[in-house]
Amino acid sequence: MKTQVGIIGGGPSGLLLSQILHLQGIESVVLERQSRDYVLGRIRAGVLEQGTVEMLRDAHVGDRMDREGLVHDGFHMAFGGQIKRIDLEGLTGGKTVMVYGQTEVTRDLYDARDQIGGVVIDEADDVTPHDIDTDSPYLTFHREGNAERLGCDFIAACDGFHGVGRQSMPKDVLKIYERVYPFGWLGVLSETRPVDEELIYANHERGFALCSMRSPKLSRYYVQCALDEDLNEWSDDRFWEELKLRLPEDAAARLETGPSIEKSIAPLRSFVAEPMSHGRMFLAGDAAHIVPPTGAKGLNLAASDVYYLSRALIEQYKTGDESRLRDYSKTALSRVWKAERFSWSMTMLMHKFPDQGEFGAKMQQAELDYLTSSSAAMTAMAENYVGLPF
Ligand code: RFL
Ligand code: PHB
Repeated sequence: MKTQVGIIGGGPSGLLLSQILHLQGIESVVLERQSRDYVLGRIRAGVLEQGTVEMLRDAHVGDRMDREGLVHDGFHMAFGGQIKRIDLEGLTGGKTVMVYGQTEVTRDLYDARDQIGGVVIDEADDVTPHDIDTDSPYLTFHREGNAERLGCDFIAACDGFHGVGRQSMPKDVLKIYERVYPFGWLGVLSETRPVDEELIYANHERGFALCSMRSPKLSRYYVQCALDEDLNEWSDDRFWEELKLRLPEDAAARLETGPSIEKSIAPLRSFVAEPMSHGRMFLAGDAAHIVPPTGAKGLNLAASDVYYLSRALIEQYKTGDESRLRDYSKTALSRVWKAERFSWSMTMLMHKFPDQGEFGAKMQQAELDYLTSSSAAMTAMAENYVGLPF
């Protein structure tokens, strides 16, 4: 098989890249290790920045999002018995975010790829990039036990944190920056009415909590938990009790509880691999970087990588000018590090750290008090939350 761009990974990064390239007449093949049901069963991010929303519309995958997604023009921060609102729209001159699940984004992208004849090969095993620093790289893989080869001009590694793309870059060109946090998030999805119309991020002495949603009938809640927490010890009742303890009283009182339809634990990590390209292979999304979910940036950062990479590839194919491709890593990393900084600072501000002590807790309270009473500080928070420009 031959194509122009060989894409490893059929998550949001890989699918969006192939869709954008297709609309510009550039061919690609997506190789995904998992089955489609598995990919569509993953519950992950929920908040889309305005720039991501516009990219999805431009890629002709925005219709259902515009019908079913919830536009949010603010969110709440709860701490020390108070609850304060961050007016995203007012502080950013009209910008908002869209609450629409990553699961739905992925489904819309698969539907769009299928509709216009995009090639996505599911259950592709042992995908391996070869000759990435030559002019004719290729990918090998197994499909139903048969060995296959895909020749291409460029490889996009959109294969997530555990993917093969980053791992096949020479060790001596890669520099890894990493912080692992001493806690995780226990998340629950339930068919209950969200406790509030807007998201609530809570800093509490028992640990962080977040009230989010997927629709007016589907809630997504998280509580900070230990890294070695056993999911089996978290009955639904225990989860709801713990969440209530961490929320402001009136929110706890109106919290609608019910059976969970998904429950999982995610570790929190900050991670960046530099550079994001080598020869003719380019990393995008979680393949190159991870943020802790506190700032809701993971999926949005994947989208901005795809923005830069798709433009660079389009320019290369339309004009032969390779300068944007050469600069891709530098351009993407500049935005990546700013989102890393925001996600790290929100994580530090909102969670209970094992070694923070009483002084650390006081510092968090003072910072939250300042943040929610200074229009300068709130503006900086809002500007980052709706997403920095790309
Ligand atoms: P993905 O979504 O991980 O997709 C990568 C795809 O590549 C496939 N793959 C391979 N395919 C072929 N060959 C191989 N060797 C392969 N190795 C892997 C995988 O099966 C997969 O389909 O990366 P992508 O596209 O870059 O998208 C990034 C986002 O998924 C990610 O940033 C966010 O979901 C992060 N994240 C969250 N972000 C938020 O903004 N808010 C959240 O609440 C939030 N929750 C989460 C998350 C990530 C989680 N992970 C990674 C476990 C919760 C979890 C549990
Ligand atoms: C979610 O709805 O899953 C979600 C929302 C906001 C975050 C993280 C996760 O910061």
